[in-house]
Amino acid sequence: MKIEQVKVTVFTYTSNTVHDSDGHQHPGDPHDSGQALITITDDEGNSGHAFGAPESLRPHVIENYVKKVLLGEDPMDREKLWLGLARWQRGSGTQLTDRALASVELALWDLAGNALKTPVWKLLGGYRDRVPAYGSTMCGDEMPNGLSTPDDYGKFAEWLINRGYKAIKLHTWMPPVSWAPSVEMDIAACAAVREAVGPGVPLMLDANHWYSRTEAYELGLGIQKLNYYWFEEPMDEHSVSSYRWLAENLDIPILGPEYAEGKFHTRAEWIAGGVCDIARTGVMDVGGIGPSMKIAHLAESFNMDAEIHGGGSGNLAVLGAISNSRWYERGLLHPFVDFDQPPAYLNSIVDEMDSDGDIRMPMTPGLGEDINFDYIKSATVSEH
Ligand code: XYH
Ligand code: MG
Repeated sequence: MKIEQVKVTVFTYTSNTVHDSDGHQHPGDPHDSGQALITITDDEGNSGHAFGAPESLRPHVIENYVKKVLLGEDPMDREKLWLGLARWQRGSGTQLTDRALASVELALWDLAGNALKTPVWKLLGGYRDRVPAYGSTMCGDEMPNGLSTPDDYGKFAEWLINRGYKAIKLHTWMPPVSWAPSVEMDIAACAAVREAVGPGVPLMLDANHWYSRTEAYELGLGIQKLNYYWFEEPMDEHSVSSYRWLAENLDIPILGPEYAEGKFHTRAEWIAGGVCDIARTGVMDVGGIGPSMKIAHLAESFNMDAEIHGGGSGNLAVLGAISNSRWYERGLLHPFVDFDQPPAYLNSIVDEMDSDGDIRMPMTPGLGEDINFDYIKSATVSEH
């Protein structure tokens, strides 16, 4: 087997979510948005696909780094190809991002699964064929009846439980919301949700990412009194000593890092260094499925859970193959957004939730994405 083609198709679709000036997602008016599909094809006719951001998979990155490493190589040599690409991250002056690396690596996994007629989660070493989901809310906003008050969060939490979710994570208010961040309002929202769902539902808080140590400590004390299950990203994750201090001073488990650079090297320091109580990885944060498996296995060696950041087929495959993660992060959710509605480029979403609140692993070969290729062809704006 030899890789013959690496192709990126950029296309448009209608999105009903927008990102605010700090990059947080919120409901928005329907508008054209761009998406990219990378396709890797070998000389035996096998191919693999993965989605990514058009800017991270732009021609400069594909031509100068990805094709140089992949073309002519065996697509099954994922570790060799991943390391070759990861080394280019330094050589490219960070032009080749972790997210671009992840999209390429996911497409290689999809190709392998398609060639072997096996779901990727089984190739990784199947552990379970379903995983419970938690509802992960969007960040707070100032939309009436949206997520603008503690009472809004309480009402939405009731809806999420009735929808079938077995746990809920709040993202609370962050700038550019005019009065955010606010420890007091974060605690009020968490209290309203606890009141709404009762004492037995696991609840988590993912707060403003730039609190000080004392603010994070005050907020952590507030939610541990409400018996919250984990406390996520309340401070800048580049300050390892701040997280070690917080984990030492609070009872509630501290989870992270989510976005800190450095892949499994950074997460090894957090896991081995007592910086977190629950580790975190996500395929788009650490360069793909392979690095995520390394992080999960290292955490397992320390009897630590590794909770997976974000949804999607790559994260779902990892969850199907590890024993030390309890939840699929389904979201981001909002009262004004129908998460179950697939975007035009998918015939169906990979993370449909059943009546038990579980996400079932795909039983089809590869990553299991149900791609609408006819739509993508009709909406293509460029290929490279
Ligand atoms: O909107 O800042 C945010 C959140 O951080 C979100 O982007 C992310 O999906 C997350 O934190 N999930 O846990
Ligand atoms: Mg988070």
